[in-house]
Amino acid sequence: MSKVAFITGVTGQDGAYLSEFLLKKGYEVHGLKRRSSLFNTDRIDHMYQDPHVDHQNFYLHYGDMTDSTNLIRLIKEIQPDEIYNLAAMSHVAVSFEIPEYTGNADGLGTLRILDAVRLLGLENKTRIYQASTSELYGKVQEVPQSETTPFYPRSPYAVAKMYAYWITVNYREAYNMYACNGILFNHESPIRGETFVTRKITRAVSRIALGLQDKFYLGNLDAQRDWGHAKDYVRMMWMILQADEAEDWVIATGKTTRIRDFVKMSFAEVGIELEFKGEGEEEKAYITKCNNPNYQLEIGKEILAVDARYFRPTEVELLIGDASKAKEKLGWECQYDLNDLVKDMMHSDIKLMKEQQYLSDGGYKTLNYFE
Ligand code: NDP
Ligand code: GDR
Repeated sequence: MSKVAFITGVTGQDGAYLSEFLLKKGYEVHGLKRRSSLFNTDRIDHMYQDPHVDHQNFYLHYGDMTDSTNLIRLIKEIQPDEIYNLAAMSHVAVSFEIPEYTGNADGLGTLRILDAVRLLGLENKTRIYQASTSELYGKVQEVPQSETTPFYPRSPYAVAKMYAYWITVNYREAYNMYACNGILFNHESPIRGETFVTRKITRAVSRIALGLQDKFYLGNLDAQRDWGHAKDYVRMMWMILQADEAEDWVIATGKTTRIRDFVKMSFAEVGIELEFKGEGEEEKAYITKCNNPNYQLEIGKEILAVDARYFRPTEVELLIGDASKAKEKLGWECQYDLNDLVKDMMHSDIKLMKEQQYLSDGGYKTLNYFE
């Protein structure tokens, strides 16, 4: 009998990679997706199975983290061996705009999952993975950050995730449930959401290289992040639920990089060199060299400026994780380093932008839907 997994947030970056991973392992995978006025299953369409044919092992169910009755009914029907709770309003800056909703979906949503399992008497059957985050560390208390570093959340998102972290620990201790927090540091990929900084950068660099865009704007260029590849990190989510004991785990690469350096690395990947001038809100970046004959770029051209609208009311300046525990007890290793990640993302975005350019040149694509 194959194991059954239920993934909330299946349409997101991690949900898509985790579904692929579990299907390859022979799992029957059930995903929670939200109703939306447009198709929102781009990342998982390649796994879609026609419900009219036999031997289906990938199922999608409508639902929402704010709807207890829906979650209870689905968990009752699915009877999962493993739940991966990945659904969340996951954008830190946006959480300042919609704090109450973020608390409801990210904080109380986790409680709804844990309590559904308890209410249905599945405590001894169902293992639960909670998508915790390095944002819990917030204001720097200690570096590198490990499972014992104190939390100091700096956004409504991080505060909601802190509730989710502790309610997971509490249900484990109070009801002897197998429930774990994976405290994952930032992880990116070619299917990273377009408004997170790495993907915003690789998309803009690709468009600038191809002559589709002149410049782009970012916020805090000094923040430092410990970036890994999402493919490595979803493997760890699964490993966490296969451990003998339910525990909490930091997953990170142990290296940190400034946003500014990620910009340089992305341009370097397509043979373009940059120089940054100015400070704070006045900082700008200019092209100093183009080593790639495919791209005709003007030397000295300004391609990046800082826009204060992307600053956050409270910022997390430095994240660098210590994943020693996961390395020693679970055998955690990353297959991708930051260079591989940048290469993977740039390769994919250049291809995507070339497709857009081709369609637009052929008159098949316009950016204005009302034309
Ligand atoms: P994404 O933003 O790519 O995906 C979030 C998913 O949650 C989407 O499927 C989204 O649906 C769904 N979702 C949002 N709100 C609700 C809701 N109210 N009800 C049901 N579904 C909802 O995030 P990632 O894949 O990057 O991250 C996965 C999880 O891991 C998140 O919880 C995130 O906070 C956490 N995390 C992520 C890290 C990272 O670096 N990526 C690091 C540490 C933690 P839709 O597609 O419809 O928007
Ligand atoms: P983060 O990721 O907040 O770490 O949360 P994000 O990529 O949004 O920001 C990283 C850093 O870059 C700075 N920054 C900008 N960020 C965005 N989005 N857009 C900009 O234009 C920009 N300019 C500079 C930010 O200020 C920040 O310092 C991600 C999410 O996936 C969370 O869900 C997850 O929990 C954490 O990673 C770990």
